[in-house]
Formats: sequence, C-alpha cells, structure tokens
Amino acid sequence: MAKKVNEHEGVNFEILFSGRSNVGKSSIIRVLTGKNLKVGKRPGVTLKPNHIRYSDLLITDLPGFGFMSGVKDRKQDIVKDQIVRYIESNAERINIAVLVIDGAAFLDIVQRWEDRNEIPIDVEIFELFREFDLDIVLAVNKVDKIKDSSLDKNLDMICDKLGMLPPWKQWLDTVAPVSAKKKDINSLKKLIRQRLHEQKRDDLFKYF
Ligand SMILES: Nc1nc2c(ncn2[C@@H]2O[C@H](COP(=O)(O)OP(=O)(O)OP(=O)(O)O)[C@@H](O)[C@H]2O)c(=O)[nH]1
Ligand SMILES: [Mg+2]
Repeated sequence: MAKKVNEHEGVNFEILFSGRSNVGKSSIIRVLTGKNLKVGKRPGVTLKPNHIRYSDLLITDLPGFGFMSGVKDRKQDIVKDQIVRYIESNAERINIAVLVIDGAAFLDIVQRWEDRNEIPIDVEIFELFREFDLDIVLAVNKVDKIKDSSLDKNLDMICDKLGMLPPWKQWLDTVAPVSAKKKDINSLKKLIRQRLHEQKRDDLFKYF
C-alpha cells in the first residue's frame, strides 16, 4: 500500500482564510504575501485549498462557499462539507482563523437568507470558528465600495449579525476593514502581527 505522505509535516502555525466565494480571499492573501494567487471576476475560482508555506508557517486559502458560477447546487454542498471537514480536522493546528466577508454585499446577502428562514453560511462558519475556540479575525473586505459616511453604520450592523455587540469599534481586536483592491490591508496585518506576538512567534513578522 502506498504510504500517505503528510504534505504539511513540520507546520507549527497555520493561518486560515475562509469566506464566501468572490469576497476577495485570494486577493487579500496576494496583497499580504505578494504571492501570485489566481484571482477571478467570477465566483468559484479557488476550488481546492491553496497553501503557501514559509518555514513552519502555513497560509491556507480555502475554496469559497456559497454561489459559484457554473457549479451545481450539489457541488456547493460538497464544497461546504469539505470546508467544515478541513476546519474540524485541522482545528488544533489553526492559530488564526480569518473569516473574509464582502463588506458591501454582506448585509443584503444575510437578509436574503434570513427571509428564507435560513442561517447564512458566513454566520455558520463564524459560529464553527467559535465552537472550535479558534483565534478569529474578521476581515471586512471591499470597503472601497462603501461610502465613507456609511462605513461605521455598516460595520456596526455587520458585527451585530455576527453576534458582536455594536459599536464595531469595541471589536478592533477582531474586526479589520480592508480593501485588497486598494492594497489597503494594514488593519489586517496589524491584527495578524498582534496574534503572532501573543503566540510568541515574532520571528514570523518578516513574512508580513
Ligand atoms: N472593489 C473591490 N473588489 C475586490 C476587492 N478585493 C477583491 N476584489 C475583486 O473581487 C473578485 C474576487 O476576488 P478573489 O480574490 O478571486 O475572491 P475569492 O474570495 O478568492 O473567490 P473564490 O476563489 O471564488 O472563493 C475579483 O474580481 C477581485 O478583483 C476589494 O477590496 N474591492
Ligand atoms: Mg480564491
């Protein structure tokens, strides 16, 4: 029988990125690391986990859940199962779990799900992160699409939907408004560095 090779042997620190399709996960990781990940206009670009490895650090870009163009409903369920299973089986190793959302579309999407009496997948994944007691960061991407004057209100409502009592500024240790498009991800970098420091891994600062 062929021996199963553990492709992630030696990994001591994992940063996981998860979120709905098309929210900009790959774009953020691209800006964060300078690695040329595939980014797409159509949802469903990343169909299996992408990994970036620096010494014992692993950065994982999970496939997006929810709508994917050209992908059947059943396939979407399979992707969702894959994601849940990935989180379950690697929870011990995941030091930072980043949920990425599209700040400009989140509230409408959540409303649509709630109108159907369903729990939005983002909210479900966020709950799953909590259940596994992961160190969570919420990256609210695409803030370039939100008017400056409504940004605070929008972020308050987003936090509320995810069980974080507004005002959002109470959650600056968790919430990072970013725009991968404008390469403005400093708030996210700051939170990642803060986590690295708390977990005594300042040696990994050089990668961010
Ligand atoms: N306006 C705006 N567009 C963005 C931003 N970040 C990403 N995008 C665009 O959003 C689309 C999706 O980006 P991806 O990085 O491929 O998204 P993803 O979450 O990796 O998508 P999947 O791999 O399908 O799950 C692309 O057209 C990006 O150019 C942002 O901050 N602002
Ligand atoms: Mg992607």
